[in-house]
Amino acid sequence: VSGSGPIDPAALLGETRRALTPLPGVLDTLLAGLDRSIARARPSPEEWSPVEIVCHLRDEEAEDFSARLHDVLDGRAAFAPIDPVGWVEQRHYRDADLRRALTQFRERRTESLAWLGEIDAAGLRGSVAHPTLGSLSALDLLAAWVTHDRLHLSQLSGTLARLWASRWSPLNAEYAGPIPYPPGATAP
Ligand code: NI
Repeated sequence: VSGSGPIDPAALLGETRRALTPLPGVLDTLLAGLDRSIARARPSPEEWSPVEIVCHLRDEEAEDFSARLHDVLDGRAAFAPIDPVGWVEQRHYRDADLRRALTQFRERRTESLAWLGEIDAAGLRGSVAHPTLGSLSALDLLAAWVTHDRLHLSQLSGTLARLWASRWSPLNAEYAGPIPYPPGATAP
């Protein structure tokens, strides 16, 4: 399924909008009724809890992907610096209310989709120099935006698997298959 030939910006834009649509609903469904103590539990001390992952998606939505795509489309020479990893502690993601974070993410995603629907695909060829990644184009950002959703959904699924298995220890949840993150490391 690897790509071949030139990228059609209009096709990428349309598929990106479709692919970005489901995540708020997926998260609402997956996390409905999640206990507050589980929402803030980390599968191991250096990893993110469910609520931290949702807050990350919420802030990345506006301050990374939307903002940087705007930067490219506006012809800026550089991206404003961001610190997504630092935000986790600076913004106290772990203490956030999960329902509220999900609502905020949904609102931002709705705004993103509306804006993406107004973009002229012909303007997506531009790029901005990134300090470590070389040149990032608007097309790169669209491709990465959807990929980012899916990587964090995978992370969240693994986190929920580990937290569930830890909660019901010593039952043999490993019967399911290998579970991400080492057992016994869950930080409540
Ligand atoms: Ni991320």
